Amino acid sequence: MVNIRLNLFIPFSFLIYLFINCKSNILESSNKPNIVIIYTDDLGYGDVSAYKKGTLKTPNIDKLANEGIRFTNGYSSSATCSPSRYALLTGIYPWRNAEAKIITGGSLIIDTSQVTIPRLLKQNGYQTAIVGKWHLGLGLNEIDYNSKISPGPNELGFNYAYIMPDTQDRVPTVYVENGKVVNLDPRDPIEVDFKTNFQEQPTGKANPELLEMKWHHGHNGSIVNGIPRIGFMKGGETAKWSDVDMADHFLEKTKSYIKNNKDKSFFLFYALQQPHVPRTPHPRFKGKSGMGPRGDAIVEADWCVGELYKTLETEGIIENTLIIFSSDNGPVLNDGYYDDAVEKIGNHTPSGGLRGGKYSLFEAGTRVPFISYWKNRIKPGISDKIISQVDILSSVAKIIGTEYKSQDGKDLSGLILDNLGTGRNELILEATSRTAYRHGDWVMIPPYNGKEISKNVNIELGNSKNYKLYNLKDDPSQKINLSNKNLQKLEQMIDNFKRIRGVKNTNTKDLILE
Ligand code: NG6
Ligand code: CA
Repeated sequence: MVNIRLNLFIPFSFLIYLFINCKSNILESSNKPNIVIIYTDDLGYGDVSAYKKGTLKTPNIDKLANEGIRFTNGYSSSATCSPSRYALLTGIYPWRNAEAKIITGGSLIIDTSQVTIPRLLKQNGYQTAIVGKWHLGLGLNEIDYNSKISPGPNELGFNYAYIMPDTQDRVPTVYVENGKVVNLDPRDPIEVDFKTNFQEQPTGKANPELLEMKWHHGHNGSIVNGIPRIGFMKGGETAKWSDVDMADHFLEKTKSYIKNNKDKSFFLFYALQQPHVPRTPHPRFKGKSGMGPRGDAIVEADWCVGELYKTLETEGIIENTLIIFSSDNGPVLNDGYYDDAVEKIGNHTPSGGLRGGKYSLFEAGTRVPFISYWKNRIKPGISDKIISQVDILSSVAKIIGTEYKSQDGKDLSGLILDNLGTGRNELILEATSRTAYRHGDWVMIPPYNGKEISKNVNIELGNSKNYKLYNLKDDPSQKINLSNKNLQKLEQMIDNFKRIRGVKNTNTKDLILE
């Protein structure tokens, strides 16, 4: 009798033990989901077909958008790359840091003691990685690409970093893995100069006969793989990347990182290089969009997103992974090369009908695709609440159960996970160090000197002699300036703007910052 009871008791208690243990595992793992930020480069609001604006098809990004939350008022923190990435990783507005401007071979612009997304996650038990475009500077002074390059992503909290240092159009055209140039032969050291060419080295300007892609403005320095770049480089032949294989290469690194870390909680910053110039999709994507290399590069990026998704699925971790998809700034067609982006655009609208584009203070500069996805956790939905990439750090902090709040970021975890809450009521917009202000449906752009339109890229920059005031609800493409009609609103907006920007003097002329 005693024996039978004992026998029954043991399996029963074992079941209870299993139940409690399993439950706590589930809780633990959903408290610490893997976090993947997929970050494209210069992808516009209208470039993702789920936004129903353009004609290009992006089925894999659409899946995330349609089965997750698609934000229609999601912003990057700047209309260019380095400042946007700065704000994303630190949760601090880029205009607070004078160094947070487009980088060309410069040093690291994030202080190594700064709290960043990877650092916070690492401190909370995560494995952390970046694969793709960095563009936040490297080193403290002049970079020597032949020895260990530091500080960089590893010193900001990334356990693993496989990066392109700046952009695809800048030298040196090499990958850097954890501070070391990949495949570098020490007998052929790399030299880099952004002012002066090295003796007898061909350039885009002097040797048009060597070019497979022609430059339109800028981009007439060293030639690598038939493409003229910004800056000059010599040596490092074995380390030079293959442009058409870049997407596959980053994807492979991403996949193996996921496979190697699937049993741990990890943060992956997958920073794709598309569709930034030079647009060099793999030949298997040639002609797929009918829009030339820009469209084909987006089709390629979309395919990469699908492959990443499949990997998470195959490895059995898709239901424990929060994915945030966005872009670092708005779209541009001609950003310095003749590549048919303008000629073959057809009816597609990269900006989705918003005014401006990359470099612009108008909406298309910073309003970008913004999606959160977590299989069987996030319910499909659309949100028109205002959310910015500067909020991701504070929101992620909350999601993993910490109380950290960055200087400018809000905890919008409720919005990201459950489509709950009001989002931001106000936001400072930034484009090449100029700033504007959004409050509710209203946008105020102060006067700035400088050209109204950049002729090179053919984009309205948002500069003018007068204040501009728009109501986005009635006028999403910012055609009607209400600053004269609605003086009271304008004044209120200027006051709010000054409060955040720290401009003390109420004399409005002080706002002409350029
Ligand atoms: C500009 C480049 C542009 C692009 C941009 C950075 C010229 C004339 N233009 O200076 O082609 O590289 O910098 O783009 O050189 S970003 O998306 O990384 O901010
Ligand atoms: Ca960019």
